[in-house]
Amino acid sequence: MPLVLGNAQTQNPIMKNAASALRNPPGNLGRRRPSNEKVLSWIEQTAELCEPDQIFWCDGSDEENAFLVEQAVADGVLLKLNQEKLPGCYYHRSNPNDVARVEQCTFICTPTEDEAGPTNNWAPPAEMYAKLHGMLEGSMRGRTMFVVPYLMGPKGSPLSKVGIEITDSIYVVLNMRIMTRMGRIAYEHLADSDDFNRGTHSMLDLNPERRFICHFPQDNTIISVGSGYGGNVLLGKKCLALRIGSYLGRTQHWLAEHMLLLCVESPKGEKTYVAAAFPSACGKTNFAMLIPPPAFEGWKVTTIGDDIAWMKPGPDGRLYAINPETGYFGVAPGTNRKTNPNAMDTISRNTIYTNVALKHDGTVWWEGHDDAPPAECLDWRGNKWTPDSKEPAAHPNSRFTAPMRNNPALAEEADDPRGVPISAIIFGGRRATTMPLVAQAFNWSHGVFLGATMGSEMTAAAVGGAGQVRRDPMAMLPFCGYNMSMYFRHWLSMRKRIKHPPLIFKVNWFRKGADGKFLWPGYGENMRVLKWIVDRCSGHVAAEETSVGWSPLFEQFDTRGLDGFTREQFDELQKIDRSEWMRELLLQDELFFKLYEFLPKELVFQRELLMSRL
Ligand code: GTP
Ligand code: SPV
Ligand code: MN
Repeated sequence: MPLVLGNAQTQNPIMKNAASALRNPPGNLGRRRPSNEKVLSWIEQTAELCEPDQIFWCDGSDEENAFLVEQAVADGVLLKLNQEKLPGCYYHRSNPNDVARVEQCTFICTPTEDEAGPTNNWAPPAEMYAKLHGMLEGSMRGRTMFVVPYLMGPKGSPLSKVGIEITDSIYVVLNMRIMTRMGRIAYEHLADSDDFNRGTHSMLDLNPERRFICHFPQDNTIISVGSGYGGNVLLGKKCLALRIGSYLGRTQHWLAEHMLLLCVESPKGEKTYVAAAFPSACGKTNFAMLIPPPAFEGWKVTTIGDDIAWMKPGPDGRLYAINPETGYFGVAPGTNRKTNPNAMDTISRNTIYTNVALKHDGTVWWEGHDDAPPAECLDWRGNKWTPDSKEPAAHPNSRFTAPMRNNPALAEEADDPRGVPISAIIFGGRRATTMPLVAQAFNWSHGVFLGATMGSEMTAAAVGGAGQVRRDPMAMLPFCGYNMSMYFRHWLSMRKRIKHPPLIFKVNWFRKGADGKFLWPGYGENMRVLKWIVDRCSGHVAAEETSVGWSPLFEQFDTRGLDGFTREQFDELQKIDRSEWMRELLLQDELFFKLYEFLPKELVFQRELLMSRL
């Protein structure tokens, strides 16, 4: 593997992001245009604006992928990792100024400011279009413009949606191929319809001053400039599946949510489907791939999705959910054989690693990896790193992009166009204090209140403020494509449309003791909480009423095999501290105050009920 090391050391430590002019693609590659006239004319217009050297029409084939990977390696955008140890795996470093979502540069461009609401950045569409068009003018000169058609959701599902992303980043193309059903399948789904999302992405010069992620919900259009990283540029993910999706969901009576989807199977073979919303870097991927502890013999958890759920009432009156994605763009640090063996298997092949550390044998490492820190390696910036270095070797928001097909625990339902019927919805934040391990909402409105008032410590997934507690309603603060108050109204109104609504729960894996250590072991042990939730759905266990919701009885909370776990520890995890809750109410008030204008009265009422119970 000396080649890998040689490459990494001689090239610019900031890997190049832009593809240079493409080598001449063999055969028909890159030349297969769709027949849809609306697609063709939109591409033509965008090409006139951006002036690329050439247009590469992606078809999603294996042949195309092999060609583009080779090109990306030749351009220094990707580095080939040790193919014996990590077959099909590649490595990428983004520009150090471009390593996470940028919420301050993310805009919802609706005709009025009220439509975007007080939690979003807003700009008038005409003004923003003009500004962005100015930046896009000639932006792809000397570059290739890739046309990436993709389908969000299983083939043939009424919930699925088509997007087309224009991009000048070969890295984006290769990631989109893992994260979505990319290629001809999207054109087939679209046929000659005009109903597709128009996404335009150009990296420009990666100048943070010229970085804008803009959504035009009324036009089903996204324009992203100045970034090459993650949720800023993989437009199917946060931009389409959540921001535009939530906007469409409101008028079309469905929900687009920042939720994982899993199936719990009991030893008797009964399946329960669960959706859970945790903010960015707060445990969705881990929970979706959970392996039950040994004491739970016969229990099985399978993954449907790890980040996004689209949910709509079905003909039988239950709420059905699909995962619109086909891959995981997951947080690397903290991922290891002990915490998440399924993820480790998933990322053992055909995976793109971004901003992790690079070892001399052409493999990768990050903080919290199973392997001991390497005596020496290259950090995420490409600089020499040793265990004495002060900075982490991997960026805290370093990620893997891996196909869901690799997941040993992938649910057979993951491709089902009908989706799965949801029995429980879980909301959960990262809170060192105040919030109990688990509580069940009294009813739908109370559940919406629990989700709406959620707070969480900020993480490295977004630029700025890590560690501070902020309100993150339903884990959607950065992703709701319209007025948050109207979004709450939508959630409340969905109750009337779902004859058999899921039960709603709230969890917190992150409560800490006086010693600063987590009170709950988390990860696979979260199965204990999940089992209680499943048992509540089937009516198998009782619960105790507290001021914040229904709480498990210690006797009915399964602690078999959790060595030395005492009732005192359980009580500490479930404790409702009045003075902490008084502070919590004030923080909740701040959000309600900000949203006051359109805030539904039901939530104000729920707040009053909570106060009187406390
Ligand atoms: P996004 O992809 O940003 O939406 O994140 P996510 O919600 O999928 O979070 P993920 O599962 O990747 O976990 C993020 C971080 O939280 C990782 O460093 C995990 O190791 C850590 N984590 C996940 N689950 C638990 C848990 O149950 N307990 C504790 N203490 N940490 C956890
Ligand atoms: C998140 O931040 O919630 C993510 C990563 O899942 S990104 O795709 O960058 O949004
Ligand atoms: Mn996410």
